[in-house]
Amino acid sequence: MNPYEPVDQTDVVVEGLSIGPIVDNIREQGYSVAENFLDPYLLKSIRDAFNTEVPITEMRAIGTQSGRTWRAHNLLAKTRAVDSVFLDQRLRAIVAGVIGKLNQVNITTLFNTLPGETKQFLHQDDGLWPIPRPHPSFLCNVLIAFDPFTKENGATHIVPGSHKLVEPVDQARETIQVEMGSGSALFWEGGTWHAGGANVTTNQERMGLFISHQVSYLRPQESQLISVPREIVKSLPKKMQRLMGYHQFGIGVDGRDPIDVLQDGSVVAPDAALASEWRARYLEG
Ligand SMILES: O=C(O)CCC(=O)C(=O)O
Ligand SMILES: [Fe+2]
Repeated sequence: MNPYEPVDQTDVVVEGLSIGPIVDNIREQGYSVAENFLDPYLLKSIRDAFNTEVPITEMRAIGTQSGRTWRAHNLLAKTRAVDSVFLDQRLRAIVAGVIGKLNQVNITTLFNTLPGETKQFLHQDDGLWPIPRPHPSFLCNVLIAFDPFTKENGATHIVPGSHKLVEPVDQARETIQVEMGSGSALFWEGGTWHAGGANVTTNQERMGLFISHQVSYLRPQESQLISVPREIVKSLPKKMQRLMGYHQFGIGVDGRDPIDVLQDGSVVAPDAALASEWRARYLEG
């Protein structure tokens, strides 16, 4: 069996949430909304952490022509406030249902779309990887609303079903705008055509937490292996380390599990006993 195959989540319920219909919608329509995905207390604690740990100097106006979308990239290097979202069993089940259980972090970004922002171009987030279409799903994204997303403040535009298209969509193509309340989560398949909306008639910010997962055999858009200092990664739960790319792929590091290398800091196989056992087995045996 292909270990990268999406997991069948039909009839799977995790912490009261039916995973099957959400995964089906992402697979069939290219997107799905999980209402009230994060509770208000967690949302507030993450927002407080952002306010204290991710200072305004960390925000960059990348990916916007008007300069009115501010983002803090490389979030896992800056705060521990969102680790619990990554470890959330409902999130893990949805991502596994779309791209399989061998997945990893692609990027984690705090978005804040400010009044005055214009509509983004319709785009596909998986367009960065030059893989011919159609292709199996390899990217699964989620944008969790901190502020309510409304048509007026720029709720995300989606072209339903467009992840199955081979040719680019026309920029004038009709879209739906996904309105959702604070704490709700919009999931989409990486090939789904979408765009952040215009926020030109309100004075409201539209803040969201963007988390992107990809299959674990691709290079992430923001390399977690480099972008998060090892001293930080060492202190995290093993599941987080795996998600950040410290997983065995092929030979790992000199045959060793990358997590062991992370912990002892040595890239040289340290085990003299193992070396002499191998010598005995293959050279002297
Ligand atoms: O702002 C949004 O709702 C979506 C943003 C987006 O798609 C992107 O920056 O790639
Ligand atoms: Fe996007």
